[in-house]
Formats: sequence, C-alpha cells, structure tokens
Amino acid sequence: MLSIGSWDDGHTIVDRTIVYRNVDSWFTPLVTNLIGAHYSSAALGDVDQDGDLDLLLCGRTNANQDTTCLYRNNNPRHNTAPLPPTNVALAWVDGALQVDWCAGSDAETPAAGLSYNLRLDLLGTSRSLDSGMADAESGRRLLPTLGNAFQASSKTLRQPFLSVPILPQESRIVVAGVQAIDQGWASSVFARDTLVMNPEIEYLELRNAGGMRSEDLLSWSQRYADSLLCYEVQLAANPAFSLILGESRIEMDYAATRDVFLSVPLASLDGFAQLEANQVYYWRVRPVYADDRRATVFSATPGCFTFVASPAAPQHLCIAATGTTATLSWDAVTGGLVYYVVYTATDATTPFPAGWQAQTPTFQTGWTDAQATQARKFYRVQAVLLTE
Ligand SMILES: [Ca+2]
Ligand SMILES: [Ca+2]
Repeated sequence: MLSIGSWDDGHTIVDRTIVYRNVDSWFTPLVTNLIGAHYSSAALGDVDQDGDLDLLLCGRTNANQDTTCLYRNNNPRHNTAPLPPTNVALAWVDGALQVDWCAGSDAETPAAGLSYNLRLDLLGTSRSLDSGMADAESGRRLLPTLGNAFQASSKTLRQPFLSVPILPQESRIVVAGVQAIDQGWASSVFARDTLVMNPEIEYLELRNAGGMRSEDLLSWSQRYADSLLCYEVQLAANPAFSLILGESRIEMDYAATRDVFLSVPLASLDGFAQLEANQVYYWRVRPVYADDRRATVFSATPGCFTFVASPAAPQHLCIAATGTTATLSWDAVTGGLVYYVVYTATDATTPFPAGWQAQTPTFQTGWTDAQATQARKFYRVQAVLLTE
C-alpha cells in the first residue's frame, strides 16, 4: 500500500510518502527515501520492464516546490507474468458480442486477485475494434491498472462497437482475446476465440435477365474503392454453388470505370462452354481487394438465369448494289422461329455490336438498303431466336 500526503503530529505538519508491506494481515511501513509531498499524485508501473513496479510521484514539497520523481524498484524479487485464462468463448447473443472465459492463474497473485483485459480484432486486417491497450502478440499492457473487464469472467459488448469503417462485403471475422493481469500489473498473453459475423454485410446488387443469350450482359453494382483490384464472378449449375462451372476474374480500370453498374457478356465468362440450352444457372460476384488480407464474401443471394442458345449465323449472305441501293439476301436459319437484324458500319474494324448500327428487325431473308451512298459500307446479319 502506498500513502502520500501531509501528516500532522500535533505540532507540525510534515509531508510524507510511506510504503506499507502487508505481512500476516498487518501493514508494516518500510524504510524508504521517498520524498513527501502534498497536492500530490502517484502511480505504480513497471517503467523499466524488469518485472517489478516502479513509482512515479509528483506534488508540492514542504519547501513549497512542485516536484516530480521517478523511483526505480531495485528489489531482487521479480514478479512473474500470469498464465492466460482458459476456455475463451466468443458468441453473438441478442445483438451483442459476448465473451466468456475461465480464470487464469499466477505464482504471486491469488486467482481472486487477478483482473482480465479484453481486446477485439478483425481477422485479416490491421484494425482493432478494441485494443485493450495491450500489445496483440506479447500481451504487454500499456496501462498500469486493472484489465478492462475487471474481475469478471464474462463481458458483453453492444453497438456501436462495430462502427469502425469496414469496406463493403469485407468478411467480419472477429477475434476476441482475453488476458490475465496480476496485482503487479504483469499481463499474460491473450487467449483467443474467433467468430464469423455477417449481420451487416452490404452485398453487390446483381441484375438478372430471365433468359440470357451468349451476348447478353451480366451486371452488378460497382464498388468505389481505390484498393479494389478486380471482381470474381462464379458460374454454377446449382444455387448452393457446389457445382461451379467456372470462375472469372474481371479486371477493371478503376479510373475508367466509374459507372454505377459493371457488365460482362455471358459468353466471356469461364464455364460458358458448359452451358446447355434451356437450363437454369446461377452466378454471384465478390470484389477482390489489392490487399489480399481483406477477405470478402460473395453475394448471399446469387443471380439466376435460363440459358438461351443463340441460333446459328445466317449463311450465304449476298449483296447486290445498284446506284445507291444495296440488296441483301441470305439463307434462312433453321432450328426455331428466328428473326434477323442487319447491322451496318462504314468501317469493318468497328467493334461489334457497339459501333455498328442496327436496322429494323425482319422475319424476311432479305433487306434493301436505299441509302448506300458511301463509297464503302459493311453489313452483318444476325439471327435471333424468338422466345417470347
Ligand atoms: Ca521495474
Ligand atoms: Ca505475477
């Protein structure tokens, strides 16, 4: 026990600092050379990390001088660090994180005198929800005081403890660590338990089309994050994704793709070659961050579509030009009720279909262009299956 303040012996008032030792339930004062002070404060902590408590003392002395002294403890007996608590269990109970543990032990401090200190980390990130003011690896406590859970064997943490910024779709794997603190403020390493939490994940929005052809686009909402590397798209034959047909990594140019939605043609995905006409398939997306310690999760509800096989390309396309009129004809495509779309462009190298001009669809196997006024004009004809 440490006593610091003014002592009145009936004649004079003297400032004194006394350290009492607890021996056989009696407090016996030790002989020390500690300064006395009033208007004072003192704190015990292991400043030199040699396993004993040192003393920081400040106040005003009898000579009316403000003073601060740091006393180093040279006692050859050193305190040893306690052993950590056991059976640490982390659970999500009624909208709160609950951590339970069993007592630790210590060579010098009875179990009833130990306190406990809790920290919470997000796995795979460098961020702590609560550091417990202690080093994560060694457990070295940075405060000379009781642990933040005091002498309890359980602690419940409610919102807003999860209000730290977390990237959308980032996996929230929470790790709880509990350490024992003895009465010399020595701390054990952390004993830990892990919990996977997904209550607030913001999933990517997927856009579905009922029937998808090879050239149709799968779209999902964009995530704006400088650390975003690409998107991973999975194609599967069942909603549980145990029958994955392919995984594609869609790289993106962040500076050039600030649209709300990103899109890829179905035919560009890995696994497309395995699709069968009129079968139902499933797809889902997750963002991938450049820092691979940021684990992310796929959309909880996958996209779903029926694959519609594209009809064959029209054969024997012929063009006859007379003046400014071009007459096209081609062979009928069999295998279903189809219509035809003629595309025109003045440059054959123009990306298709983006740079080509689609003309009015027709069920005929011919089409007349009355405005073939350019020196060179190019035509494409596409057959489209009529499904509705
Ligand atoms: Ca020390
Ligand atoms: Ca100890």
